[in-house]
Amino acid sequence: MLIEKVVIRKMKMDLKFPFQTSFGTQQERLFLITEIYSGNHIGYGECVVSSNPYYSEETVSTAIAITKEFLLPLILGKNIQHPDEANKLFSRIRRNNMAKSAIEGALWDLYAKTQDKPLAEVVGGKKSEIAVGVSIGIQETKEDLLDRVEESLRQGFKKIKIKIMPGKDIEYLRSVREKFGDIPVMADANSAYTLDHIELFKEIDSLNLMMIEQPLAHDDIIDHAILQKAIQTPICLDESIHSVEDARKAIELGSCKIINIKIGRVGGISEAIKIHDLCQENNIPVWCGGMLESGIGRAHNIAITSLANFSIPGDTAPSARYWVKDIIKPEVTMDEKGHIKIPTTPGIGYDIDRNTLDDYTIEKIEFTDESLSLSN
Ligand code: OSB
Ligand code: MG
Repeated sequence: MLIEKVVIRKMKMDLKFPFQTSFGTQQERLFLITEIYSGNHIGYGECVVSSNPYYSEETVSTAIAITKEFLLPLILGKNIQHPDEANKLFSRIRRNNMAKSAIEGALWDLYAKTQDKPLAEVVGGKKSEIAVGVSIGIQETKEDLLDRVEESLRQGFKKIKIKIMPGKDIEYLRSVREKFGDIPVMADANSAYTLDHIELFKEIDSLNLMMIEQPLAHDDIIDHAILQKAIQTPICLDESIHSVEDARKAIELGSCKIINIKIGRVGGISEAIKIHDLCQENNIPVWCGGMLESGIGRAHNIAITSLANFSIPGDTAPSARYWVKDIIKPEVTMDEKGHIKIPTTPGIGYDIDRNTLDDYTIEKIEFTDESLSLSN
């Protein structure tokens, strides 16, 4: 694949609802879409950054800078045989995983299109449909939370994830257990607690949650190991895992029993597959996390979830949960049993609605081999 041109779009899309986590509230998404041109194909990738560095250190501005100055010179005008090469080409650049994965994801889409195969098949996925979970943000009151959970169960979601923070945790979770009984429910703390809260986690054990996601610091695996030894509820790591090496160390230490894999957080699909495989060898189930993606990032998530060890429903809810209008055609839909069909057409398997893509684009930057050498 000769990489002829790359287009970076700065996007702004309004969410249907404000999404609150322990680190802040989001009402819109500011992120990037990457287009890679080769022959008569375009590969699409999504950079799942935000406008602020509250989930991870990356932002829209840092991703544009790293992409322009360091990532694009490694691929523009080059011939790339397989997207795994990006992982190696980019390995010298520390972190900046979301920036890397936007390009890497576009290369995977491009590669699958040149092979005339669906992305899910190209990554080695065997499923024809996947089970889907939903992530419910922190609500003003317990009653609001119960309404959201009821609605989600009615829609068919196979896993209910509830965001928690100090003051809105055990009582909120208990009210859900009391009202809905034995449903598949879990909590996500986004690093809002410390080992000082160990008694609270022991109490949460009595609620029999499927797991608790990232209870402690975003960069920790030591305290998580201590906590995991003290409680029954499986710990799932999100923020702490950026690579297959991080996953290996967390597994060796006993810091978690489950891992949430986000393509953006780990620097791309190649690394995501390595983590999937390592976890499979160690009997650690994984699931695909979400970053409130547009249809393009969502399609990549759906494709990797077709791998066998993604055995827990992921945060891959359908387009209509987030957007009045998504940028793909058809939009991602879920049946009443909580399943999404894996697309069978080449690449990410959804067409891009170019008019809607343009409507949400607030800035567009084009790069060719020549333009890059001019600006350097
Ligand atoms: O921690 O999983 C998280 C969204 C933004 C940042 C972090 C997280 C989330 C979600 C949303 O939980 C999942 C989704 O895309 O629906
Ligand atoms: Mg999380």
